[in-house]
Amino acid sequence: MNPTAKRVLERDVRGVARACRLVDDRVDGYIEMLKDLYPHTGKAWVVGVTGNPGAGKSTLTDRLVAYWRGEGKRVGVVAVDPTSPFSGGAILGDRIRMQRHFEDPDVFIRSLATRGALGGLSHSAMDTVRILDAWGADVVLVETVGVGQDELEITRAAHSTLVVMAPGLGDGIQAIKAGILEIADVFAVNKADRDGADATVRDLELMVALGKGVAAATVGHSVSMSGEGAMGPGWEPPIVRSVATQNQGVDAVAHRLAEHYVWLRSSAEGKLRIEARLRELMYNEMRQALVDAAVRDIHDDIERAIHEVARRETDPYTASERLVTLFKQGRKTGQREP
Ligand SMILES: Nc1nc2c(ncn2[C@@H]2O[C@H](COP(=O)(O)OP(=O)(O)O)[C@@H](O)[C@H]2O)c(=O)[nH]1
Ligand SMILES: [Mg+2]
Repeated sequence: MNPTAKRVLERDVRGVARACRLVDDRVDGYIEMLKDLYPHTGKAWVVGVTGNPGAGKSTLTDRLVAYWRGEGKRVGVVAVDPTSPFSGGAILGDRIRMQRHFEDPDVFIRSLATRGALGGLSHSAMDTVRILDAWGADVVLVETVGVGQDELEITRAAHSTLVVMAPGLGDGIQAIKAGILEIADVFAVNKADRDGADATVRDLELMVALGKGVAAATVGHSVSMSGEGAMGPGWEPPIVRSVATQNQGVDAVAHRLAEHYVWLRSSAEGKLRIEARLRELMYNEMRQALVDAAVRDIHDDIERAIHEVARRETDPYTASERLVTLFKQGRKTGQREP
């Protein structure tokens, strides 16, 4: 067994920190470590926390950690903030905000600020979640700024996703992207102590109602008044008000999230979603593995193709098709054309 994997399974916190660094830097052998850990994963409940910068995600995450610690749960946190690539303000802020948990051996907090040279942020984040799962976390919170494709990908890998909104952050109905509704399992309208919280709640209620109509129309079956669709009862994201700084509404947020997880595991639709998430994970791994293998095997051909495309001698579509054919033929760079 990989020595770092062994330390993680022995619940050695410094071993966990080391495992996270191996994944971040993609140090040789990190895949072997993940292979050893995988059989010990699958127990953690992964909760995504996303929303605009400044909405209160870190403050709420900190409160949720305290709430679940109160239930005796072991908690992991993965804070992803690519908007501060120089590990500046936001990450430091998160550290300070969650500092009181740093002394607690049953809380592990990991900040990821930079995109690794290879594979990207979502890849590192999801591997880190798996490490914390193997370490024995009952809950892993993943805080991401809801902006880019990477962040959406991370959120889709969560079981339950909390979208944090706040009044006065341009979270108005126009600013609420359609994608947010698709990923939100629970909405927190945080900073409910501020003016405009009611308007934000109303906007969201309207969005959820509209979204339901759209979903019913696209799926092509009617959803009855009780919400019973062809696949059983659906999930309508509840909207909870919170004041994270004063620890108000935090228990309600935690309850709604827990209800969502129960639903996810018991309904037919929830099972489909779990399967879809696993499929996405597999596709990601395969994409990565295939690109890595191709870069290894036909590196020079890929480089040549890039230059040909740049000179407009060919187009990227034809070039990619040709490269895939070359790769499937098992050709290695340096070998002559047959
Ligand atoms: N008034 C008020 N301020 C809050 C609340 N929650 C967080 N804040 C403050 O909003 C700022 C941003 O919070 P933070 O948790 O870092 O937001 P994030 O960027 O979404 O992680 C901080 O100064 C918090 O103290 C709240 O419920 N009410
Ligand atoms: Mg934050």
